[in-house]
Amino acid sequence: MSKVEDVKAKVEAGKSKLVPGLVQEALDAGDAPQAILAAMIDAMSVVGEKFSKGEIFVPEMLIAAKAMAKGVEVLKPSLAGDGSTSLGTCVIGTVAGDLHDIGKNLVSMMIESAGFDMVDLGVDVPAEKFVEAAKENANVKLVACSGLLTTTMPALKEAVATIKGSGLDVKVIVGGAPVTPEYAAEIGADAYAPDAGTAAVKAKEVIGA
Ligand code: B1M
Repeated sequence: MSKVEDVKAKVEAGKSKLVPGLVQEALDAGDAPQAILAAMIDAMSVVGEKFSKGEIFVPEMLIAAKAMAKGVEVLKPSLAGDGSTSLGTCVIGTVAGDLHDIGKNLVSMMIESAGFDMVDLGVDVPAEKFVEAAKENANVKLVACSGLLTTTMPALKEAVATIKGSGLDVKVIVGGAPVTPEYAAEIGADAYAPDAGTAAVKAKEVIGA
């Protein structure tokens, strides 16, 4: 088994104590950080499929998520740039009712590496909180809203409507597994990205940088 395959297997099995060391070993062996990340994302897909089939339950999903988060910590310096040029501030969060944060954290990391200062509101963020944070923090140019559940897509819509209705001069980017470009356009978001890497590109584009 290659190092990358081993990382995937251990994330799937939720071995959070082993994953950081294995990620470091894979990096030391010359595996590309993007390939290691892709393997961890694949592992979470397998976990999701097993959950759908009733083969595993919420605690196992949570344990796998923790293992992935530990692995991402080790990968972070290799994936993100130094973020030294500030293009402005980006407020980011997962929308109300939604507790998924791995994708949001990756998106935050990549937008930061594109040159934004990040204000991370965490998960289960009510629409008004995005607006408050955009008002309270200096130089906010972008608000990024993540949603992972079909049941929280209306919360995504509400977040975009509330931010747009606030009169703030900020752009809004949305994404997350159930979100489509069509849905993003329909709810009035300024940009959509299917993954963290694209989110960083779109973040710059949408503010005209
Ligand atoms: Co949940 N969960 N979960 N879960 N969970 C999914 C999403 C699910 C698809 C699993 C399944 O059934 N196959 C399913 C949703 C089904 C649906 O809505 N159609 C599901 C469910 C049902 C649930 C619960 C309802 C289960 C229950 O309690 N019965 C519950 C809901 C809790 C809540 O939020 N209120 C729940 C709970 C959990 C845990 C807490 C146990 C845990 C999350 C822990 C955490 O995040 N800290 C969890 C996990 C781990 C998953 C899966 C297995 C993995 C998610 C993940 O981290 N993926 C997931 C199955 C899956 O995704 N295949 C699942 C890896 C991550 C890198 O990908 O988050 O998609 P992702 O992010 C991507 C893109 O989406 C995009 O970029 C990222 C990568 O490049 N992206 C953006 C994300 N945000 C973006 C924002 C952008 C742009 C791009 O711009 C702003």
